[in-house]
Amino acid sequence: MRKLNVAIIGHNFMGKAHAHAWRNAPRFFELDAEPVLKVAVGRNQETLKAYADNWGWEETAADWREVVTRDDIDVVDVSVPTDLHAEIAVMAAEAGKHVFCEKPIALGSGQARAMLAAAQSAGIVHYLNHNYRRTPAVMLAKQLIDEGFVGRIFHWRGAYLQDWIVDPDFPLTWHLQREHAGAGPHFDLGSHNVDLARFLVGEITSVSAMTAQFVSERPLPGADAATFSAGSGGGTEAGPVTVEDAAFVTAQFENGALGSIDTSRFAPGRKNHHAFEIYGSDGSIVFDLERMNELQVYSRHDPAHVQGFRTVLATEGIHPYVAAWWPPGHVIGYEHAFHHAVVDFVRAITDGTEVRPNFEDGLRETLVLEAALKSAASGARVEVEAV
Ligand code: SOE
Repeated sequence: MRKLNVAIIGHNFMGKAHAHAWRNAPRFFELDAEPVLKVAVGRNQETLKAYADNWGWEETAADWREVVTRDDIDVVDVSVPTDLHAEIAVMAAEAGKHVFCEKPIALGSGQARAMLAAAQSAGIVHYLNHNYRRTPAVMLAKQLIDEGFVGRIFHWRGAYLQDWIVDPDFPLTWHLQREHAGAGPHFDLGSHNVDLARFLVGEITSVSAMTAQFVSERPLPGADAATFSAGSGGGTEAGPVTVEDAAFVTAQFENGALGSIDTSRFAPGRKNHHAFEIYGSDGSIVFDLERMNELQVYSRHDPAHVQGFRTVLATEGIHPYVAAWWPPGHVIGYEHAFHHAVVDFVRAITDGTEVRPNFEDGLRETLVLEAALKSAASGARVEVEAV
């Protein structure tokens, strides 16, 4: 069978989620090529070695520039902080490698445009990892919308709320610094929600927004600080938080729907509340990632005496991706959507099909997110720039 040699740049949270998927997706899904965990690249050689040994990467390396141009590499997996995405993805694309890139795509639309241009002129497969599109329940929502279950869509009510930095002593990780992250939860979490809004409802044409910052200074992180690691607080030195802590956006869609997207890391009790509600002329659909196997649906065409939301457990073999996993009711979890992304990405390479979201989607969502930041700064409603 054809082999696809993968080089992963980065080995923290997403490095694990991706390695898990590269290894195991072919065990559950039939693919025409076998991903090979060839080389893992990172700065800290000690933790990188432990990561590579644990997940079965054949080699480790310190310099991503040398690796992404190697003749024996087919796929570059970009799993590093956002500020490095553009440089790595552009160089990898120019070297003819297919690129699997974590979200948000880049620090801004300028970088996203450069990534898209490089990918298009090289003719490579480019994928932006909004993994939540590929949960069976979200795919079922898409199917229901396409089948007309909700009719004309009136509203998107989106939220992505977490609580991991409510403690003012949580360290100043890269996520809280504009030069590394581009923006705060508005990019990190809002990019996911805008992706689902575009996927399920359509293009957003104008936005108005407000942002807030609740903690302006935090302790500098210890050397091993990473997302969600409560014990990684730093010493006595502090530094400024240079991103927003929350962003609330209202959005006008091209098709006339009116939407809202709330993102925050200051919502105690909300661990990974990525949720949406869609309301239309014929019915409604509600999803919450913390109940990711379920979809709530309401149909105005149900008999009047039994009308109400019902819960569909999206674990039947007829639901997207499910047949490859377990019998009905044997629920799947967070990591499975990454497997589905790997499957669709590998098939795009072997079959010449298209995998979305790609860098064009990344550019479009960045233009929406940037318009919202402009609106928050000016207080005015802002049109989303054309691609
Ligand atoms: C941290 O906020 C984070 O890991 C995001 O970066 C992911 O994209 C999200 O899926 C979970 O939370």
